[in-house]
Amino acid sequence: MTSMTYSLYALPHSLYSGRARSYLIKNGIAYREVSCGHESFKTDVVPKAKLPTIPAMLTPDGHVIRDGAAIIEYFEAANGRPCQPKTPKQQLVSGLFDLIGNEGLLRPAMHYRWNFPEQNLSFLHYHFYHAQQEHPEREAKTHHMMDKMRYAATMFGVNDQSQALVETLYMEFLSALDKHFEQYPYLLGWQPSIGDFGLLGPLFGHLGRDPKPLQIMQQQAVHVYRWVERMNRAAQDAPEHFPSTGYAVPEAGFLANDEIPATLLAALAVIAEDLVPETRAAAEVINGWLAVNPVEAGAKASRYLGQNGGKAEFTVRDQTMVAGAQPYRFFVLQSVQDCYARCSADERIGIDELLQSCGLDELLNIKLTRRLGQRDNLEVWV
Ligand SMILES: N[C@@H](CCC(=O)N[C@@H](CS)C(=O)NCC(=O)O)C(=O)O
Repeated sequence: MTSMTYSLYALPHSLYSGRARSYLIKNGIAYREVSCGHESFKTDVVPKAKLPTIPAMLTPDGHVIRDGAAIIEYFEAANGRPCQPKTPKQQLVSGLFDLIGNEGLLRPAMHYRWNFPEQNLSFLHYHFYHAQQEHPEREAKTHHMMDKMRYAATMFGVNDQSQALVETLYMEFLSALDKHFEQYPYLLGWQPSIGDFGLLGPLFGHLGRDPKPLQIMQQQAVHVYRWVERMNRAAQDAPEHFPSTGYAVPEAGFLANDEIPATLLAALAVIAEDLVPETRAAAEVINGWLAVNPVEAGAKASRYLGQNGGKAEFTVRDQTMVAGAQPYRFFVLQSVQDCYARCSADERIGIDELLQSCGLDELLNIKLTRRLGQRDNLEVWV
């Protein structure tokens, strides 16, 4: 199937699709959305994408870009990086929110999707069923896919013991973020950054759309809900942030003077509570695996490390959690660390102070013994 515009292979309820879709909308990039249940996903996309994940983009000249980060990077590189803040603290904080969206909110995203069947099940069934073509096994396959994703929730550390803590942490984060979006329409002021798109993944696809968490967001965090709406609209859509007199629309742009609002630091401080110990534990697991499984440069970095490896154990508020250690977390974190490495000594002092104030400073030093890259649509060990 060829098209004059970009084709985004995605699904409405897919966490990672929401990130790429919002980027295209906010940057005025014409595209059409195609279900990954469409025959062309198998014939035109997957052979070049290498893995059957969404989002995947088919360009008008027939190239396929798999992975939300790679899709965004394709347009950022071509257009002078419109969504990358230019100043050091803001660039780093934008990268941190990208990490939080891609990895740091998977537990609440999966918990609030799969552990409230009374509220969510028929909604989810509709979406999983309609992600496929008509075929005799359609219903059975729908159940198989849903069971697989329900199981994935446990892989990320959601179980009977951890559910209460997952909820507490999410509600604290939501409340802190709500105070931020009461003040500003986006994370860093008046335009969305890379971090906004990353964060939107879980906060739209699951937490701002499935019936149970949507109700929580609408009732308890209306400003976050409005940001989710705004992120899916081409226009600025921030009437509540207009000045109280006159009709002037605020200038688009990031906040002046590399400002990071205190409201954002409060939200980061909540996230730090599980992001840091989980990242530390995951790095230990993956580095241990790398020590006994030498990988050649260019070898594919699998999503999980295999049957025996890959479980990170860490403590949050005196409670032990266990979650799969995924190399992708470090692919995203690496960009944050690279941003820090590019800064001058003075700039680093400012960033150190900022990250210490919200308990995230250790993230700059947690590294894998091997770097990760993306080559030919796969994450690889460099
Ligand atoms: N790192 C990828 C992750 C994509 C991903 O895991 N997408 C999910 C849907 S939200 C998927 O395709 N899952 C199916 C699978 O893993 O086979 C990205 O950011 O695009």
